[in-house]
Amino acid sequence: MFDSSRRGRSTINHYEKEFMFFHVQRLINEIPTDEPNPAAANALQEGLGGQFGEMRTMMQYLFQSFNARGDAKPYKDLIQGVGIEEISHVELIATTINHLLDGSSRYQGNGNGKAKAGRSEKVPGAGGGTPLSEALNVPNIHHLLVAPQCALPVDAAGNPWSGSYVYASGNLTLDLLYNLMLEATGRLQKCRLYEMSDNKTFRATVSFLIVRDHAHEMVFAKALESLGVNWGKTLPIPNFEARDWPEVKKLMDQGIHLKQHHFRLDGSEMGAVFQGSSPANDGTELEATEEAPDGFPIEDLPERPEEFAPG
Ligand code: MN3
Repeated sequence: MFDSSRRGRSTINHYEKEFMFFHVQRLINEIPTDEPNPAAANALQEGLGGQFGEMRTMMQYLFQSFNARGDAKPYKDLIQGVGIEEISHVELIATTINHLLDGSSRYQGNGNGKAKAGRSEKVPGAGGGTPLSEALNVPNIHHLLVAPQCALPVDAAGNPWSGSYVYASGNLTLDLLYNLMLEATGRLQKCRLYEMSDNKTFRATVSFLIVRDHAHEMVFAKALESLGVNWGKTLPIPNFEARDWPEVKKLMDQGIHLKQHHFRLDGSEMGAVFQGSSPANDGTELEATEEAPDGFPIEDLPERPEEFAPG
């Protein structure tokens, strides 16, 4: 994601006292192409705007890091590093929902076959056609009615995301316990989502998030372990052979469940906590990485004349 040669100390020193975020126009994981699937898109809304979704993890960890007090800097850096990664998860899952919705109206710019002779075939609904009739069949009509075949900040039942989901008590042990519960529930729900569709677009993102939730369970479990907790054989939650799922196995074989990056240009002390044997007690070793992931290109969405977007 970042070229380390461009990440010299002089540039960093300029920002050292600031609190700000930088963005690279890349996705944290690849989204393969498959057929649109508005039902799978709606299921995935739970992972975006649900009580245990990516919007919640992003806001919870950012608020915990904004509100941190005292000198527990490695713990603050750890929570903040995960929080910044969560911004990219929100982007990944919203973009995946967009790909699963885009084109679900099946409108291919031909006036839905009802264009009168002499009228432009590019005019949506020409001649009284109904290029958006699919909206009456999808699980959440807002995906086509309120948004232009795109993601919404809601859960799979259409409930708006709520700031009251965010837990940031200021007590480090309590916050870490809650974060572990949040990651474990997120992973549980994504494992259920995996079993709902084999659409390649859907599966790639769900599998990546299962593996990163695994890593984040390790992050918060390791931090709690450093404060005195012994996990035994409890982790990860849910505890099953995730390598049985080929998309998940491919990511775990790359060690993506054991790495954590901080996404900070000015360095991080998270490695003081996130290192050594995994709290899963499976013989694996944790790694706090200095090099951010390279990321994957973000495809622009095409124009959708039947949604009058962008025009
Ligand atoms: Mn996440």
